[in-house]
Amino acid sequence: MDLFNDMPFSKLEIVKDAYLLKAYALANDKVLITDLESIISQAPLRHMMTKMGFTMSAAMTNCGTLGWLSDCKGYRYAVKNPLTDQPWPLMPASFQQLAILAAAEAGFNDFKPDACLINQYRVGASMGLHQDKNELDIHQPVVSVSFGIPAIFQLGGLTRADKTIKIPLEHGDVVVWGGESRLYFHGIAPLKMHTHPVLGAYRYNLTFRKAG
Ligand code: MD3
Ligand code: FE
Repeated sequence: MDLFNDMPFSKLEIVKDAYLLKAYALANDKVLITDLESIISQAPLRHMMTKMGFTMSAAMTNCGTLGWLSDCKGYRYAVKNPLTDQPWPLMPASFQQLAILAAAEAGFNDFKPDACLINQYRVGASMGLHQDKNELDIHQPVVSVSFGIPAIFQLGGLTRADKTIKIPLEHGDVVVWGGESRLYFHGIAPLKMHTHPVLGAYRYNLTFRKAG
């Protein structure tokens, strides 16, 4: 049974090798949100510190074998949650299936994510321009899933100085980043006030990666 392709979605190549699957996660948003709430109850959201001593405005947690961490020692993946000294919650089947099917939709047929970072943004929160390069194999794509209130995603190029384009991301949107786009600078502009009927004034982003 294919749980994920029974509602309409559109596929748009935003830049080379980056595909926006508009509304791809809408068909299953109820189960995905229930599973998200269960993860947050096992591994509470927290504001991590950057190496430079700044507090990140998005609150974060993880599920899967590996979880992404930031602290005074820098960025890395770890098998245990430092707040509980326990392994991160298991990646729910609903999450795994969504990530695998979305990657395949963009042409990545053997994506096996072992890490899911969960970012929670309140109104005003943002994420500065950065590259994702803590993963061992940068030939594996990243799949990102947006829920809750909308955000403006900023997408640049391979250098920080490259011009950026703005892409609105809404509840249920999925983006698959592979090939050259995998190392593009990107960020999230400060969130404007909106209210989502289920999630309130928050945005959640799930990023699936093969980190180890
Ligand atoms: C482009 N998160 O956690 S998702 C991150 O909305 C991160 O929370 C943002 O950037 C968020 O690292 C953006 C979209 C995204 C995720 C990973 C990417 C875009 C990407 C990796 C490479 C290129
Ligand atoms: Fe990123």
